Amino acid sequence: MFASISELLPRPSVMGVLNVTPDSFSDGGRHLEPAAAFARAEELVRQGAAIVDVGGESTRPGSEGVSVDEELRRVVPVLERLGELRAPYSIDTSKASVARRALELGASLVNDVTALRADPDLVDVVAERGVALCLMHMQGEPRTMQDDPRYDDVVSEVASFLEDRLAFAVARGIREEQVCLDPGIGFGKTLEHNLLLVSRLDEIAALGRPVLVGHSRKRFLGRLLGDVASTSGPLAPALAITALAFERGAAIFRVHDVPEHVEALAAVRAVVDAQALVPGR
Ligand code: HH2
Repeated sequence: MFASISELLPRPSVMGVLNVTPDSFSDGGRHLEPAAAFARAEELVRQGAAIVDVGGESTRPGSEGVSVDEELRRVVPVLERLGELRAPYSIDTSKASVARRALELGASLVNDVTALRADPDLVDVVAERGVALCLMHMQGEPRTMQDDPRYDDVVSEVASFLEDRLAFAVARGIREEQVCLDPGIGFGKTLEHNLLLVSRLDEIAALGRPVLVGHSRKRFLGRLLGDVASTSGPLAPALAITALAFERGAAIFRVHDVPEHVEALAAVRAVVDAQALVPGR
């Protein structure tokens, strides 16, 4: 029996992204063939990913979504190969039928960017199988979410949304220990909203569940540099955010550039752990 998500993914853990889509904003089209997808999954694990997150539907701003049949057609051949992977994998889906098939094939976690709001059957699938679950905050839907996102206080609204969705999941038979929470960086959020969520991430961590963050390669990162010319694309700002998010309590980092994040987290941990070496603290 699956005990807790912290056992599956101790803090900090890196989740490597594997998009099996033609149109994802950073790796779309590269892993449509099962052999290419499997090779990439193996590479992510070799680089230090604790889990590989497989998605068959892009949720980038403006995207329309795909049918159940199309999503199954994309992910099933890849998932059939992932049984050979020497690490757990998750399924990034909002659809109960896709999650059910992925769990039959061996997935360990359901990553739902709609926090169980899109498909009323998904909650029962997760409860019956007792697997790990990620509940993410999103304002609106991918097609229109970046049109004009508004909040009075983004951090407290996201925290109270996640608290409500956790309570809903638990009321429907999911154990709290199965669940991690995600503020949904870039999902119906302006640059300022994303930055406030990172800087006050401790308020999300205070909900008592592991926090997952997914800022990797998102558009807002390029806007953080001001007048500074970019040489690493969005990687350097992403690593800086990873460090700050870890310090504020984040546990799981959903990223595309796995080795760089593994190394950055090792360095951040060394600094944070040094505090424990001081006598009397
Ligand atoms: N972001 C994306 C997809 N799934 N899941 C969680 N829990 N948190 C996230 O921040 C998150 C997510 C979007 O990134 P990506 O998979 O690279 O792109 P696309 O949606 O275009 O496939």
